Amino acid sequence: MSLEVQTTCPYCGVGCGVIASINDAGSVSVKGDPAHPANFSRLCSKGAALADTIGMDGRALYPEVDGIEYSWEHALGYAARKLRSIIDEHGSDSIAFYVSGQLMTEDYYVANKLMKGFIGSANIDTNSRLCMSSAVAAYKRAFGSDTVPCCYDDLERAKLIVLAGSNAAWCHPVLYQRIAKAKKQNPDLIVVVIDPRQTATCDLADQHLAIQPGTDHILFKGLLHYLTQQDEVNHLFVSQFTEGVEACLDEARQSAASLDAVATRCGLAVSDIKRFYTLFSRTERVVTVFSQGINQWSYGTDNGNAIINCHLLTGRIGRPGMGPFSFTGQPNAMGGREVGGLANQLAAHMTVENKQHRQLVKDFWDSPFIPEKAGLKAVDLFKAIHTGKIKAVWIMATNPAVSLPDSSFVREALDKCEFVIVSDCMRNTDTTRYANILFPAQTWGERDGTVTNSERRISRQRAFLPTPGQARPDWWIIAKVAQQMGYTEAFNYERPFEIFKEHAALSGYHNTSDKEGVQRDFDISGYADIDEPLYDAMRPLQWPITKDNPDGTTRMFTDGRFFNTSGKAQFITVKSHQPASVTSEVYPLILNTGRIRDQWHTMTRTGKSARLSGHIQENFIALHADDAKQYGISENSLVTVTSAKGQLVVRANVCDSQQRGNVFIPMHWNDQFSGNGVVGKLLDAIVDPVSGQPEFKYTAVKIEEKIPAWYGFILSRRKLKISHASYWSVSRGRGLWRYEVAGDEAAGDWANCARQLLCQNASNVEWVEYFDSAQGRYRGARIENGHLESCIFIGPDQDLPERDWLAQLLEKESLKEDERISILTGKPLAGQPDVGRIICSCFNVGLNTLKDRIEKQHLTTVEAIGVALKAGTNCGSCVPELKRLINPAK
Ligand SMILES: Nc1nc2c(c(=O)[nH]1)N[C@H]1C(S)=C(S)[C@@H](COP(=O)(O)OP(=O)(O)OC[C@H]3O[C@@H](n4cnc5c(=O)[nH]c(N)nc54)[C@H](O)[C@@H]3O)O[C@H]1N2
Ligand SMILES: Nc1nc2c(c(=O)[nH]1)N[C@H]1C(S)=C(S)[C@@H](COP(=O)(O)OP(=O)(O)OC[C@H]3O[C@@H](n4cnc5c(=O)[nH]c(N)nc54)[C@H](O)[C@@H]3O)O[C@H]1N2
Ligand code: SF4
Ligand SMILES: [Mo]
Repeated sequence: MSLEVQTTCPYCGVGCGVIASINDAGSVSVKGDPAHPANFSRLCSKGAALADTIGMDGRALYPEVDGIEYSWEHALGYAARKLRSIIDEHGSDSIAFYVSGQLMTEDYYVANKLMKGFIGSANIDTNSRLCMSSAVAAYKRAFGSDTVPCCYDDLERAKLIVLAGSNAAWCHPVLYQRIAKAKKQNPDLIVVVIDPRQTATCDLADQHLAIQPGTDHILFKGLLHYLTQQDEVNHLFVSQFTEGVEACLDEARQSAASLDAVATRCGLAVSDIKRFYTLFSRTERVVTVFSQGINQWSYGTDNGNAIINCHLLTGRIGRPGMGPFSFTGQPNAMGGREVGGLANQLAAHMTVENKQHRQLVKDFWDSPFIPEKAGLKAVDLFKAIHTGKIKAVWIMATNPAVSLPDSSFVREALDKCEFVIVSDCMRNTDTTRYANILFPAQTWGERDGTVTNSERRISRQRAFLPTPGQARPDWWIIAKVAQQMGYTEAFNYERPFEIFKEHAALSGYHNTSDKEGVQRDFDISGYADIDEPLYDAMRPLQWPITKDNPDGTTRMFTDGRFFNTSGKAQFITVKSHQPASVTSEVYPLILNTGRIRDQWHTMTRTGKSARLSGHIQENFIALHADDAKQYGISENSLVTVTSAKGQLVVRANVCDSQQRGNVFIPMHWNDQFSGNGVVGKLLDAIVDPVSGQPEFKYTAVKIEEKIPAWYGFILSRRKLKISHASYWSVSRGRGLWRYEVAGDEAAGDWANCARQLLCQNASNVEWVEYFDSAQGRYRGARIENGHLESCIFIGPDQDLPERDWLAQLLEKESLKEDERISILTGKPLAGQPDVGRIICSCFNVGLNTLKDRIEKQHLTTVEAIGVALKAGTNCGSCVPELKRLINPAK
């Protein structure tokens, strides 16, 4: 017997439906929900590995005050008293909440209500500021509302899909797969990828525009001008439904009329630009997808509007198969926008600056206050913590010590802050380290609530696991603190559906176009009377969802009416910009940051999965072979990367996907998984003046090979605390931890150091070792009850044994004599091949195995690889990499 629950994946904004099964023994498995309209049963590698990440290791299990276990009653009481006393002494703007697109709508709603309605400050901002805020601001400027016009179905109906600054193959893999399938069924569907890097997404591209970073707005201004010249203007649409076209076209004419000039600025060939412009102008059904390569700039909002302008000029919006489509990042980035999670928004898509909106929300909540001015946006909020203006901050479901730019400054701010509360499901993150109070939160599988995906679809996350320790839902923690602060009635929630119901009612409150009303796009008043059984049975629908329209809304702006006062969409005149950071002789390279396929953000959950950690085990810098040569970097060496802000050390990955002069480091590694790998410390906190979104994609850096005195690695069943190493990085393997280490100090007493590290003070340890003092090579192994517990290999260079066959030995329950000997000789026994880096995480198929089979069996298609090795036949996330193995030129 097993229990099956329909829920939603907690990772990206695709919002896939998941069926979680839990059997009598308590073991959990997941599969894609065939009935969910986002994924129709597909899951990517992260979704497919969800069962691996729900384990208890590392969880925060009880409330703590200054590191000491407290009861809920005392911890909540202490938090409430301390917040109250800071407010009494310094005013309501002296406290702040920093929340997250990974909270559920119910949590988010309660946090926003407490801060804006009852504490009376707008100092609540969210990590969506780092993610979606430029897209939000661009939509609001153009449409008068934060409305994503499109739906996933449009991807299948389009004839041209432009993916601008989106690595969907790794970041929205199920949408990528939907596009791939659409392309297969309809060979006329053209895909253009605009990205300075050659990403896995380019695998699908008919055209890849390897643009100069930060120049997309120029490319799209040039397109706007081109469309005018070709008379591809939808005159009827422009005259009836838009405003501001002349000024916008004037500017484009002045700054982007010449194809040559655009080509030079964007670093592209004129012929390539012409091809793209021709495709766009000739194809009616165009969807332009945009993501962080567009948003994360000090002019990300203008980037977004440059794209939207082209869709307005051609009237390609509000109809099937077309529109400007921002893919949201987090599972509930969209839900956060609905409840006013951003410091300049109010609940239900209303704005702080609008008097009528303020009154409406105040009346509905019957609250003592509504702030009259917007609160501080994420980066400014942490600056105000640093100066001491903000004295208390409550951080929920985000890890700002890693994810904000200028992370050393952020850590300093948290260190200085008088009172830091952190609500997290994990005990040890780079941020919980600064918590005066740590609240243990429930997480995926335990919590109940709703999330909204990139196409405005609201889905349920449902609990199917028991809650460990004393963890509680985030909404419960916030409501309890609110009640202890004296707001008993307004936060008297017992169940999440009550919060959702209130949120739904607010969305419909005076939401009319008559004199008393203020018409808003966001309306889910169809749920205003929802009860618990209905909430439990909720189907995934797209808002608006009203009583007249109970099945939701596929597409927005179908009638050409927008939410600006005039009812018309606005063309936004976009000036020409340069990135804030400038390359120089000292810092000659451009650093781009972003994501890898199998890790989620700061790795607190995906880092627990051996399956997901197998794909890329160590932090790296990707760079072009010519740059590697110029700066003296050899493949796989350690590299010191320095910017004006800081320094880190990562592994070199010399590859053909980077342009010259451009390097890439992922955003994921933190202090739990590396000694010195947080990329945020290299970045300056420069933001877009409109949206407040930081410039994550462009920082001037220099690189240098780091030559340590020794290199080494450790495999261990137990987690270790590394000392004596100037470089370390750890990743999860099956039943073990893998450490890569290096040190600057010449080797001392290896035997003693190694034994101490691996055995601590354990008695009854069998320790075997080999030491070649002339060559500085050392090998040691701890054997316990006949099995290999841990082993360490040190040498003066990178000529160390392969790791994978040793990892296989660690999995064995007992070692044979020849296996023991092989550890000390550092050579695998015959017949124990090294599978190499894991490419297919579902079936654990490594690079060496793949290369070997491809060569020996002459495999020429992904399907053939699937038949031979099963690789690529489950979630499909590795298919782009498999294709590149078969055809390296692509
Ligand atoms: N595996 C995985 N998936 C995720 C996440 C994760 O952590 N891991 N996070 C989720 C979240 S919150 C988000 S926001 C999304 C982000 O999803 P994406 O935006 O697709 O991801 P990124 O890797 O940040 O950046 C996308 C691409 O922008 C490119 N880029 C950089 N500069 C420029 C430029 O000037 N112009 C253009 N056109 N492109 C440029 C980068 O090279 C990169 O390939 O992913 C979501 N999905
Ligand atoms: N250099 C660089 N930096 C970036 C980016 C980039 O492209 N480059 N991208 C930015 C973007 S788009 C984003 S979205 C951010 C993301 O950055 P973060 O939000 O900081 O990253 P996460 O690791 O997702 O943090 C979520 C935290 O919430 C915890 N958590 C999980 N579930 C729950 C729950 O149910 N309740 C509570 N209370 N806690 C929970 C997790 O353990 C984790 O500590 O990073 C940004 N930073
Ligand atoms: S694409 Fe992957 S990470 Fe995103 S929601 Fe679907 S299964 Fe989860
Ligand atoms: Mo994001």
